[in-house]
Amino acid sequence: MDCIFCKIIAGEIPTEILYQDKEIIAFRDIKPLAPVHLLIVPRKHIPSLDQMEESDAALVGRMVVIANKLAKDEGVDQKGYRLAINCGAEGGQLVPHLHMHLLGGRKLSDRLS
Ligand code: DGP
Repeated sequence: MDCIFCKIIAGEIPTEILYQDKEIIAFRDIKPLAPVHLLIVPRKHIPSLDQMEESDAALVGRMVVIANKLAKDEGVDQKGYRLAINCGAEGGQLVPHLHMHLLGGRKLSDRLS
């Protein structure tokens, strides 16, 4: 499959994996927008948030649980951080494989634009 995140999941692109279990992996964003910028990614190829099914609800919920754990590991839990999922072209999604951004380590903009 021609999907960059599927290739990372398959081990075809060497990437430092910060967390992994049978459903989810996490690694650093290649173009960090903040001192801490991680991506939490389901192994299942869901192209975007709007294509998740109701049966994926627990999986997406676990992505949040793992992001919170990683925020602690990265030492940004006390000062605060942001979780974001971009969906579709106008939502700013570039990689067509569902993923959640964890941003922290600096004061983030009050605006979401
Ligand atoms: P989004 O715009 O929400 O689709 O974010 C995609 C992010 O993925 C973007 O911030 C850059 C990151 N990214 C793209 N290719 C790679 C890669 O090969 N390795 C890593 N670690 N991150 C990547």
